[in-house]
Amino acid sequence: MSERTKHDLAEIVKHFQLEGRFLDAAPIGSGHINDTYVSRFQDGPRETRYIHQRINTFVFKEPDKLMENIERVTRHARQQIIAAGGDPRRETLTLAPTTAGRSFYRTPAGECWRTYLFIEGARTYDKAENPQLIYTAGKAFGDFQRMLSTLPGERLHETIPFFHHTPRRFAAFLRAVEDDLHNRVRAVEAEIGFALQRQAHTSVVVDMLARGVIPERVTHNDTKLNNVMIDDRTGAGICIIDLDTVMPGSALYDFGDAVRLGASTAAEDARDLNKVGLDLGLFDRLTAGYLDAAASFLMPAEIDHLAFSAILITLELGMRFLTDHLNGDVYFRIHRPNHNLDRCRAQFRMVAEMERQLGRMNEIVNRYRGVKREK
Ligand code: ADP
Ligand code: GN1
Ligand code: MG
Repeated sequence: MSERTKHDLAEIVKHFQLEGRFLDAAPIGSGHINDTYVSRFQDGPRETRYIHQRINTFVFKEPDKLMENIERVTRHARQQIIAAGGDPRRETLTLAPTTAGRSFYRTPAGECWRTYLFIEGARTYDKAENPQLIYTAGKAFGDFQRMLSTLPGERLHETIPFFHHTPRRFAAFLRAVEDDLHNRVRAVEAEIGFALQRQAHTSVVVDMLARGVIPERVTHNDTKLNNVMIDDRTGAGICIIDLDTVMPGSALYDFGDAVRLGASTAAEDARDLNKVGLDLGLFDRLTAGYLDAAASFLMPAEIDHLAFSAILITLELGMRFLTDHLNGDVYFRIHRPNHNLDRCRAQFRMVAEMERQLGRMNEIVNRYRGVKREK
């Protein structure tokens, strides 16, 4: 079956409370985990669009809990947006309920689907197209963390336990090397050596969390540039999307992951490694945007480790891609042979580039850490 016809959306949409007549649906986005579609409905003279997502239940083992998190987070966001006079249908995700009044639909075969209102007049970007866009994205992620800091109620569910526990990611990588299920180890000795040399990095943030040097917060945990929707007209970062991994974590991983792609000179899977690097001008804009939103609530020890966190999360992701390559590409969707290996190599090159520029990155962080900001 081709990618476009993999799922029967005409059948799926019947199970949600949606206005109008279904016209068609097409895949959207470039994510590695879920399947995402945009549909069109004819509603009288109007055409309405929706987003439908199949939750990957190999990755997210407890979709009930995941959706409970998303309902809580979007409800809280909605209240804050309304209080600030904003438009909750554009500034946060809005779930469309199923015909049974639930947040997701489980097919007889066990697939889990959810539907969101489509945010019109905005789009996401896979690449850092200009410095202003990056400032905006940094600010949007910082604002999102601040919004989450007042989330009432119990601790959110951990939708993927130990998601950014880098030492456990390192241990999983060692297991994959040991198992060598697909006889791929010999061809990636250099990459394995690169990760082994950096084992000491892996525990820095989890140790600080464990010792209480930095606080656990509610964080997004997947702050790729293409998870912030930018308004076409104003250029503002209006809505943070892709909320599956919103859960307890460290602000550092969020900032670092935003840098990983937001300040990169190349795509995540670039094959020409000479093109891979950190653009310090973009790093400056991202840091300024993030700290404009977050300097008021971050602790000094967090700010001290912002630049390092970009290295750490990029190393973590490089190890995850390498682990999946060794395990036979069972986790991340791939589009070509050795795709996970290409992704790993690009991450590791980025790590090396950031290590070289760490001093400059820290200077930039220090430039913005103390600036007095309006609330
Ligand atoms: P993935 O986990 O696959 O990255 P996302 O939730 O990030 O899934 O969605 C993929 C893409 O679909 C986004 O980058 C964005 O372009 C688009 N998208 C997602 N949700 C919406 C929405 N509510 N309105 C408009 N576009 C959306
Ligand atoms: C996956 O597919 P997407 O964009 O939602 C992954 C992230 C990685 C990212 C790398 C649940 O996110 O952790 O950083 O790929 N999500 C999960 O591009 O593992
Ligand atoms: Mg996404």
